[in-house]
Amino acid sequence: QAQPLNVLSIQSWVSFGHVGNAAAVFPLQRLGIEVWAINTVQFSNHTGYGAWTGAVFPPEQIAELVDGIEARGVLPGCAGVLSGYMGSGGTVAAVVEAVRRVRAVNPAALYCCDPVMGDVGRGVFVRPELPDLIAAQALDAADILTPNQFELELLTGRTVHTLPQALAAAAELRSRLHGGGPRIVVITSLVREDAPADGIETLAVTDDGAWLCRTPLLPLDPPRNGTGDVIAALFFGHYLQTGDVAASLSLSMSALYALLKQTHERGSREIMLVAAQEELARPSHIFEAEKIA
Ligand code: PXL
Repeated sequence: QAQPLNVLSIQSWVSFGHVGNAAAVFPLQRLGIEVWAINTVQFSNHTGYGAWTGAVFPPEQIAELVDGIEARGVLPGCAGVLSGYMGSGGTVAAVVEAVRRVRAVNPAALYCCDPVMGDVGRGVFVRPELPDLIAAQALDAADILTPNQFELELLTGRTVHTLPQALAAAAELRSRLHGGGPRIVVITSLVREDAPADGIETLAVTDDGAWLCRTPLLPLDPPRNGTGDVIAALFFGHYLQTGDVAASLSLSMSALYALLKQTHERGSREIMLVAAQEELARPSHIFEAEKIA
């Protein structure tokens, strides 16, 4: 029996509901992955409600927790680092330093950066200093980047309404990833003019080409927070386990569709991660990823 993979996940924590680590840890665990979670903030609930309580943790705590993990002697067993919602500007450098420390003891470790900045309709929802710091510091260290369409446009300064525009923007971002690993860009929640309006897509671009996975568009209003966090966690988990981009994309998006379908049917404001847990690991309907380039 092989040892489970270990992933260091540095994201927000919420007491109620599911975003950040509260959206990423459980799906990774359902894939059989051990998660070492470091929380960048601890809030009562996600910021989409407009009000919350709790605190942003000082960025120094990230290094302190990595110190403690390292002292257990387990750090070389870390297969990857996943980052998401950062609390403050200082968090970015602290995450990059954590990645550097993991790579120092395991050069094969991959860094998946979910550049959490905002979303279509909501605009930027993180502290205003974060987008430039993520663009300047985190991208450079990353192997895998998982922007949504809004973050893709913000990071590249391009408007993206068509597939050729999405591919060009992804190519630009890929040239900015210098983690030393696979240079994968996964664009989530892609809605474009040159595709039927009844679907939503995720596009994965690598050295070996591009894959598109299309799922039916569910009328979720407002869009559910934490969706991108689940996609990044599932994609990264599957990719660490298989190294297969097409399979990772297909399995992640199939699980996500099932999760959002249950969320929609039950009318829940929060993604129904626990109720949909079987679907996270073994989605009942598979949406294939199509090779497009
Ligand atoms: O899903 C991104 C996210 C993560 N963490 C926190 C959030 C949000 C989006 O609203 O509020 C705390």
